Parts: sequence; C-alpha cells; structure tokens
Amino acid sequence: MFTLALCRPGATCRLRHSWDRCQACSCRGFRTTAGQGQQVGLQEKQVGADLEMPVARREAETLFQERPEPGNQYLEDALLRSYLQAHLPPKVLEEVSQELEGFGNRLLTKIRSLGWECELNPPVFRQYDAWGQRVDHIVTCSAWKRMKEIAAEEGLIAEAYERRYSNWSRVHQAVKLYLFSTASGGFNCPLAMTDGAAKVIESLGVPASLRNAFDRLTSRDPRKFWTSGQWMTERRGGSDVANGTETVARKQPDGTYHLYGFKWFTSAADSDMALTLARIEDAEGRVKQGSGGLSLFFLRVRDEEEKLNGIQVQRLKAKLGTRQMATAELWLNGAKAELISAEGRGVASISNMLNITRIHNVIGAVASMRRMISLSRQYALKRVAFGKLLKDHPLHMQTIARMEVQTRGAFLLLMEMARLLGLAETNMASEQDQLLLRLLVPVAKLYTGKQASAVAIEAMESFGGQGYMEDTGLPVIVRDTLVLSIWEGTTNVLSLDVLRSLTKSRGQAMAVFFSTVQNKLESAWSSAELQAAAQSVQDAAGRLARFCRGAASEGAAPMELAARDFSYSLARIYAGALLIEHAARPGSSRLDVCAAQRWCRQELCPAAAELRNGSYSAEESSLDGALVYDGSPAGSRL
Ligand code: UCC
Repeated sequence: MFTLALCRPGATCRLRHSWDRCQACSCRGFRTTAGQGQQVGLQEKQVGADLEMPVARREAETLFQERPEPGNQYLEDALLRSYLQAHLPPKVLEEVSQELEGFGNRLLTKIRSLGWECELNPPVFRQYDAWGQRVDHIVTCSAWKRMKEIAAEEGLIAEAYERRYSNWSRVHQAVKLYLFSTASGGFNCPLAMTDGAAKVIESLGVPASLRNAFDRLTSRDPRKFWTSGQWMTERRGGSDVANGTETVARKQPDGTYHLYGFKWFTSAADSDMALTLARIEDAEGRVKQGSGGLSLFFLRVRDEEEKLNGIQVQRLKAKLGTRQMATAELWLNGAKAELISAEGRGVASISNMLNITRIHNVIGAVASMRRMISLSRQYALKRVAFGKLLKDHPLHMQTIARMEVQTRGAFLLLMEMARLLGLAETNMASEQDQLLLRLLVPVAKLYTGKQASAVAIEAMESFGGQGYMEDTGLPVIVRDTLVLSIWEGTTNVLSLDVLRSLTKSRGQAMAVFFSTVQNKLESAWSSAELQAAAQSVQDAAGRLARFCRGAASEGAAPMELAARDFSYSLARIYAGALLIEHAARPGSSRLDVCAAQRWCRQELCPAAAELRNGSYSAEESSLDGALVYDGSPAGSRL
C-alpha cells in the first residue's frame, strides 16, 4: 500500500493544503494499491517537474477540485439535534448531546479513516495453510478488528440493554449507530445482527446457558465483546424461509444438536456466534416441512481453541458492495448447537431478530442519505461551474433540497420506531404502541431502503463525473446503499409482511395508525402555515381508509397486488404526520415548516391513486405478465 504524499511535514503544498490536510486526503481516498506503486513514483517526479511548469499550465492546476469535507456530523445535523431537543428530558439531553459531540469528533478524526481502510482491505479467504492443512480462515484487516473494539468501547449495542436512559436508551443508541453507520467500514452489518441476537436472548429471559453469550453481545469491554451472525438464507431461498430451509438438526445424547446443511449467504461470517434455523429430525430421521418444522438454534462459530465448530467455509461471496464485510457460503457438517426456541417456533422466535435488524437497515438507509447530502452540499460550496458556485444555481439547490426533504421524513420515521421500541422495552408501551411498532418496522424498512438508493444515486450525480470516481469514496456509499432494499427482506416481501401484521391484529393496527396520525396533526390545525399540509395528510388518510374498506370486500388477491403501493401510502402519510408534528412544536424553524409542506405536496396515498387507475384489476394483472413476456416464447403461453 502506498500513499500519494504531495506535501512535506510543516510545509504548505501547491494546492494550499496543509500537511495535516493531505494526510487526511490519503486516508480518505488517495491510497493506491501496490500495483500502482510505479505510477506513484512517476507522479511524485511529476510534482517536482510541475514546480517548473509554465504559468498557463499552473493556472490550469487551480481548476483542481476541492474535496467536500463535512465536519462533526452531530453538530451539523440540524434535524437530529432539534429532534433530541424536542423529545429528551433535559438531563438526558445534556448528557447525550455531550457524548454525541465527542463521538462526532472521534468519527471525524479517527473512525472514518479506519472505515476507508476496511474498504481498501476487504476480507480474504484462506482455505489451506502452507502445509496443506484445511484452515478455512477468513482473514480480516486490522481496521475491521479495531471497529469491533470501538463498537464495544462506544457501547453501540450495550447502550440499548443497559437502559441507563430508560425508554430513551433506544433513541440514544439509534442516533449513535446512525452517526457511525457510513464511517463504520461495513461494521454496521455485524452490529445489526448482534443487536438482533441480544434481543432474541433477552426475550427468552436470558436462560442460564445463554447468559455468557448475552453478556458478551452487550459488553463494553473489547476483550469480551462478541458479534453474532444470522444464518437464514439457504440455496432454495432467502425470502421463503419456511420452504427454503433444508438444514436438519440431529439430537445428541447430551441434549444438544448437530446441524447439517448449507447456508448460502452468511453475512459477517467472521462473527463469534450465530442464530440459525433448522428442522429437527425425529427418531426415524423425518422432518416436518413448512414454517411449523423450523426451530431456532444458537451456536458458536469456533471453539475455545479457535477451531471451526463443525463448519466448513465454501467460499466468500463476490458482492456488488459491502465488500468490507465477509459474506460466506457455509457447510454445517455437525455444527454443535443449542435449541433455543420451542420446537417449530423458529420463525416466530427469529422474528425478534428480524425486527431489530430491519430497524438497523433503516438506520443504514437514513445515514447513507444524510452522508451523501452532507458531501453534496459541501461540494456545492466549493465547486464553480458556469461562472458561479453550485450553491448559487437554483436548479442544483432544488435537487439537493428534494433529497433533504426525503431524508427528513425518513429520519423521523427512524426516530419514531426507536422511541416506540424504547417504550416497549421498558414496559411503558401501550398495546397500541406495540401494534404501531410492529406495523412501522416493515413499512419504514421497505420505504427507506428504496429512498436511500434513489437519494444516493441522485447525490452521486450532483458531483458530475467526480461522483463516478472510485477514489472519491462516493461509489462505495452508493454500492453499500443499494443492498438496503434487499437485506432483511426485499420490498415486496416486506410489503406482504405489512399485510401479515394487519391481518394478525384483525384490523386493530390500522385503527391505531389512523388515530395516531390524527393525534400528530392536532397541533397543526391552528397554524396558518401548516394547515394545508395537515389537510393533505388527513385527506390521504381518508382515501387510505376507503381503500382498506374496499379491499376488505375484494378479498386477498387485489390486496396482495396493492401491497407495495399500500405500504408506500402508510410510509408517506405517517412521515408527513411526523414532519408536521415536528414543525408545529414550539420553537420550530421556518425550515421545519418548509420540509413538512414539501413532503405533503407529493402523492401521499399512491394506493388509492392506482386503484382509481384500475391497476389492481384482474385484467390489468393479466396484462402485467403479457407486458413482461412480450416478444418472449413464454408470452404466447400466458
Ligand atoms: O439478509 C440477511 C442478512 C443481512 C445482514 C444483516 C444486515 C442488516 C442490517 C443492515 C445495517 C445497515 S438475512 C436474511 C433475511 N431474510 C429475511 O428477512 C426473510 C424474509 N422473509 C420474511 O420475512 C418472511 O415473511 C418470513 C420468513 C418471516 C415468512 O415466514 P413464514 O413462516 O411463512 O411466516 P408466518 O407463518 O406468517 O409466520 C410465522 C410466525 C407467525 O407467528 P404466529 O405463529 O404466532 O402467528 C408470525 O406472526 O412468525 C410471526 N412473524 C413475525 N412476528 C413473522 N414475521 C414476523 C415479524 N416480522 N414480526 C413478528
């Protein structure tokens, strides 16, 4: 690894960077690979030669673009700070703000460069040692290991389980993770699953056999801290877990189980432990198919001597993004495991994990959006085009402002879930709060996953060609963002989960949704500036209610067709209500009001609009297939 060093210590470079600044450049993006070493030598020679170059050429050098350099993420995030101010009790606010400011500095000065190192040094798989022994070693870089220590030191998981701020602990944790996310070099992924595993164990009442694991997952001591995997996906399918899981569990005389099967995607495969699903074999070696045949197991990945626990690593996955993190194919060949759910209740038990990792997915989505906008707005302060700074081009500002409005809605959805989760975990949640949380998790996950992809791509474009350059780091954020609509359930699978949660509550969740939206609009009716926005949300909620009544009489099929638009409607209406509530609070800013107004100008109930268009009719549905297969031999068979 070589670093392109343009300056000498104590000197000022030709580009008017101080030495320190160029150091920062090198760790953030201008490192080159060993193969480029020769080129670096040439570039260094070129720098010397450039000192002699003619004036015209030197003037052209000043066209070099300035890098965007956001500062302390916490201090620069107006919405985050105003949210905390509006909601946290004063004493909690004081302590949390101080901590977050310090964390913001640590991210800026130390952690972000480690994250970049993780990107430059992705994990590698070493299957054999020099002597031909099979070792199946996933080699991770020192920065990745340091991230694990930092996660423990900062209490990124511990915070949620210590509950030192009672029901506000989850909000505090979510904010820290949100700040950490894009600097974490992909370590946010194992943290999501670690949090999910801790949640499952806690919800089981922390049985004695899992006490050690729980203490480690929630430890602040880097020497003790464990991360967990969530091994759900098998070859036959990642979405349809109930039918796709082939792994079997054979009971051992000591009451433990040995697992046999193949896990097709296992994220952060270097984790210390995992939760996974398998079908328990009966005495005749038969297993029960479907969801009711699945049970949940805990296992250590390696034993005390660091030997793999009946596991073989087949290979690491070649992914579009999240390359800092090892995703592996694993053979379970007698992995020793402990049954931790009731037999046949595996899916219901692991859903505690899923709901937490889905919230982390939302954190990742909002963090990506916020990071891309921060970079984009900084760049607009420095980049001149057509004779003026980008920030002085109204069309450019309109584009970023639209992304900002989307990000604000998504951020408030995230905070709302963290708030409700905090209430649930401190026994302060009403039944209504719990129903709302169950509904909002898939809604927010699916909606923000899509928003984040759109915003990341739009923001990349705001840098012109620079946005497409690897060493700016921008493509990394884009690639890592694109997975967020896939991880933890795709948009359509989660839309169906939204329907599942409504059916299970027998309509109560919908009633709670509508009444909560009404309550949130309450303070806006007396505000001349917010009345119209509140009216838009109320009207959209009315259209959605009529849609639900209509759908109920149509049966399940049309509702399934409408599931995605329906979920988008829930997200837009609820986020609109949250933005209005935030803008209507005493001491709100003009920009809070503006964001709420703009959010509410979009179609808030696409489900009703599409119903009017006839999109969910049987005829339209059959045309969907015909359109897709037009020109293909399959088309004639439809
Ligand atoms: O992608 C993966 C790893 C990524 C790495 C992690 C990083 C994330 C963080 C990012 C940070 C930036 S792992 C694979 C992800 N796979 C999925 O997410 C699976 C997607 N599929 C589903 O979600 C499906 O809907 C299934 C698997 C849950 C459907 O299973 P079933 O068995 O067909 O569903 P059932 O029969 O409807 O549900 C069984 C029980 C029911 O409870 P009971 O029996 O009491 O009625 C359901 O109500 O489970 C309950 N249940 C839930 N409860 C199902 N889902 C939920 C839920 N979400 N919450 C509560």
